[in-house]
Amino acid sequence: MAGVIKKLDKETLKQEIINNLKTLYRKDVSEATLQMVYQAVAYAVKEDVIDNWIATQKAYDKAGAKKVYYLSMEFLVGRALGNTMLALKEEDVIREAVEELGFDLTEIEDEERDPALGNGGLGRLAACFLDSLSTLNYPAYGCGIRYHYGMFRQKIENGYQKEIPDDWLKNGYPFEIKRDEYACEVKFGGYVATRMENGNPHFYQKNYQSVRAVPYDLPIVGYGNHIVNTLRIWDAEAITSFRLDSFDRGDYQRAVEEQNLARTISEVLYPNDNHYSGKELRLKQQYFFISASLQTAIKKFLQSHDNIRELPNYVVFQMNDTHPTVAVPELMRILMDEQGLGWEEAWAITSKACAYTNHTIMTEALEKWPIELFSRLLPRIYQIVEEINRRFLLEIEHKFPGDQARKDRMAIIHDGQVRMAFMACAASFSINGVAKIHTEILEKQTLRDFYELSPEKFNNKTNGITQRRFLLHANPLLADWITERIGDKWITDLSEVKKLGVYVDDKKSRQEYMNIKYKNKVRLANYILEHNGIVVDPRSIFDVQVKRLHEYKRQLMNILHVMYLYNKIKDNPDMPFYPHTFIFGAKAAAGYHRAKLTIKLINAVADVINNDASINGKIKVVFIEDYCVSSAEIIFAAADVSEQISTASKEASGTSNMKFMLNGAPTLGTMDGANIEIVKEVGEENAFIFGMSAEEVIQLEQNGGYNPMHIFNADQEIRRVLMQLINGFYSPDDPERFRDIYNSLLTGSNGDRPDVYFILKDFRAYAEAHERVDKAYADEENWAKMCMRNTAAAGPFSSDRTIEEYVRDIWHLKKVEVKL
Ligand code: 8GP
Repeated sequence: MAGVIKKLDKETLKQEIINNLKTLYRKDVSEATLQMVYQAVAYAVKEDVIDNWIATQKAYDKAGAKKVYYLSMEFLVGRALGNTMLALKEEDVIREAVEELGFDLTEIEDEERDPALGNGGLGRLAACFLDSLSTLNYPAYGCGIRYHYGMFRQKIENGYQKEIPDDWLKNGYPFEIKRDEYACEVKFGGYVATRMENGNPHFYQKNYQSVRAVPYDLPIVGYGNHIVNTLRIWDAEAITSFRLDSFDRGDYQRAVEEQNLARTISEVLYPNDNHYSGKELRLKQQYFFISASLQTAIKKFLQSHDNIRELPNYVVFQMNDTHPTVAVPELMRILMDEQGLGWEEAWAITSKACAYTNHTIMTEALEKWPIELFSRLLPRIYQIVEEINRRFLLEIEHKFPGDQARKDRMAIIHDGQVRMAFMACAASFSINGVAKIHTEILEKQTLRDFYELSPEKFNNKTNGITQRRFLLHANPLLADWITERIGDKWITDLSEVKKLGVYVDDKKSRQEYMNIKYKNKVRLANYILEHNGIVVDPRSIFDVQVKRLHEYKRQLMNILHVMYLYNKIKDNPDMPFYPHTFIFGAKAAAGYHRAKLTIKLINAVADVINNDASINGKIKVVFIEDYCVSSAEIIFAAADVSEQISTASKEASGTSNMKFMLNGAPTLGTMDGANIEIVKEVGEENAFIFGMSAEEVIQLEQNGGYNPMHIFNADQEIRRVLMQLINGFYSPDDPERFRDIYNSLLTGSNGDRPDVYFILKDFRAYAEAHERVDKAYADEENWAKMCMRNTAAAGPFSSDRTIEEYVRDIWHLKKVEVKL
């Protein structure tokens, strides 16, 4: 790209690495461990980043540019070194330098711990968005929490998931910078006091506990454009240095409590995806990072502006799901209690500065905080929420006079609880879903009342993924092949990949393309051998489902189908069957028993099938331990088939579907989330679609009348598979082990109806879709075409496209150029 200066030359770089080893560890190259070399290289790269970082912030200040603050409890950023080297276009020179010092760059990269500050889709999306914002030259901050322990690491022991604390900071994280000078105070508890100021009541908190919020900044490096945005994650420290006087006053108890509060707040990420647990500490985490982020944002704004009323012209707060929704009353508090505005003015600003993205329609994910807890922890904030609610109900009354039922349905405070999604909707100027169908469901069902009140707020922003990480970095062979054919513009403009369409009909190109796929399968096979000790054949069909374990994502349907296939092969050993490797990767929330039992089932099935010599390796089942961003990169590149089989209407968007597509794996999936848009782009003939539609699912849920027992009774093969769950076939030592799964499908348990996610209902359609896959795969030439068409049609699923839409419709940012 024009204007990019290669700053690093090899000799200087080598010297820097050597110096870093000396100053960091008192070692020379011959004594250094791989971890030390990784750190030394990372610090050398960081030095380059810093120059760009400083230049970027100066350019933003000079331009007086509007910024987006992306508020999110989760940022699943993945490893930084590899991506940073690519973004700076310094990978080659660094590789050479490292090799000349006697090391292998891939091994060095493997020394980096994934900062796993997120659970799954929502956190990874936030990371893709930051990458795109930087690459597209938009001023942005990510605001989050510096969890000392990120997403747990998963060990599989005896087939069961075991959670191991993720001590990612143990060796130090070279890319972060502590910014003590921006520390601020966040207050919890106590009560609200009033005093008169200029004839008006002034509210303030008394007798509270404080925490000191300390920011750590992580650089988000744009691709080849010198832009470095900031991901600011907050850590909690005890405040004692602010208030040593409390010791003097003998207020020792409070000081100890504050120490404890500080110790716990940023300790650990809640490992729940699409599920809300209602823990007090979680609400503390939310207010902690929101208050710190907003205080800092306002302070920064006031450094270059006199009039706080101008705020929405320069700042927009995007709330990533409802977790950051306390931003609404916190902004009101700052504007009224600290800036002295009245309610109307403060509300006019707040409701022009806040926007909300919804990521799930699963009711169990909806955040509702008990009033008792909320008001005890955040007394002033709760007062403000009460007033927001009071005025909001008046607004509803005005538009729908006398409609009490509607007010009950929409009240922000209701039935002893604060409903966070409703507050987000009431206050935001924009409400968006993350795929077309998801936004439609929000408008027609989940948030229907809010849509009727303010339809103009609603808009769709279909998710996207960054091609820099999930193709350029994850699949270098394919990336190079693409660049050789269409140039490298696709790296920052993914719509370019449609130019690959012309190669679909070229036999030689198809061979090359499939050869790359094969090499990536060999890479994954080696990974599996190393990590799981299972030998898999890279010539078999790699059929992959990697995502969080959740009943609605239906990993259970997938493994039941594998059991079904195994029965078939056992009954008909000579039936034609092309070898398959069924690959799973999934973490289950630590307290989600059925999800954990499903992991055990997958491993139990794997045990039986993988060790049955009589089937000649026709089926292998692999559960990849500790699925995370860095293993994901290897997996997507190697997949033949992308399993996207959620119960229609439940998966808001999905994003792994896009990563598979880009890497040339056709989707085997339901018409759900972004699958629908994927199929529209690539054509139904280049995907394998099956099962109930969202409408059918919703109808059946509402009308009832589904009885899976009918299927069980009528379908012998399905019955046999289900019986194998309770006759010890896969658990001879404890035939009852999988009883809960069996019950969940046939009788229902814990008050749920049976087969909530319509697994049996969709099973036959799913099996039939698999048969279509096998048939298609057998036609090698046509299969290659399908794969290539998937890559070529992936253009719209770049997060660059998504971000441009957010900018155009919601954020209204302007691009800023940085010249060194
Ligand atoms: C996920 C959705 O399940 C997924 O379909 C979507 O692609 C992704 O968000 C990004 O939009 N939702 C969550 O991860 C989620 O709701 N997590 C919160 C409970 C932590």
